[in-house]
Amino acid sequence: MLLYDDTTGANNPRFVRIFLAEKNLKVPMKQVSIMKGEHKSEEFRKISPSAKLPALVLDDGTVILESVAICRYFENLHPEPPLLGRDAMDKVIVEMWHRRMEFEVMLPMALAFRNTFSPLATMWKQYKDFGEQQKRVADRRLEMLDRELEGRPFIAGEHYTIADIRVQTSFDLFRLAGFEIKEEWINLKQWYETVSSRPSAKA
Ligand SMILES: N[C@@H](CCC(=O)N[C@@H](CS)C(=O)NCC(=O)O)C(=O)O
Repeated sequence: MLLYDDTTGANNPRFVRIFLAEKNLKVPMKQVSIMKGEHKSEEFRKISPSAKLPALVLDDGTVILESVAICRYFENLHPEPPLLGRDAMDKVIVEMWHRRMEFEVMLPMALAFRNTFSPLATMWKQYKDFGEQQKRVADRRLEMLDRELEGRPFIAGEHYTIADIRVQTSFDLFRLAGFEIKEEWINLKQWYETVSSRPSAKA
């Protein structure tokens, strides 16, 4: 198998790397640099038609795109430690939280980053007003997350899951757009310190 990865900053490839590190799995990887535009090559588009990373190619040629599908593949083969939920009900709860974090937190943060982080202006046209508005949306959502984290260590409950990885990777990258965890967001601050101190955070 081969995992197509990018270590130049992209958050979805890092999402999978953290997931693999949590499971202590080593997978052969090939670097495709988004910063250098390598993901847009004809060769890579044969694997990932929309030129997105990560991508996993299995030995029988099966291509798995989408970070969560890739994680689910590894979770099915290596269930411990479970990062997608422990039993039928917990799996539902983890999925709910992951989807919420993807749409409610990652998306506005990513849009703010794409549209306001000036080094990216060479890669695509930026709409600064829209970016600033998305920054405010993300900030409101982070404030809400701080309240929702009251009384529990991780986003989906008692255990570290992909819902945590989603917010952790988003925050680590998109903070370049000026996001910060405010002093008064005590629960979010505590959560961020906890997830950042896990060995997998280095992935
Ligand atoms: N929903 C996909 C998103 C994949 C994605 O957007 N990857 C970004 C890197 S984080 C990418 O390849 N961007 C290149 C581009 O848009 O040109 C997933 O979860 O894997």
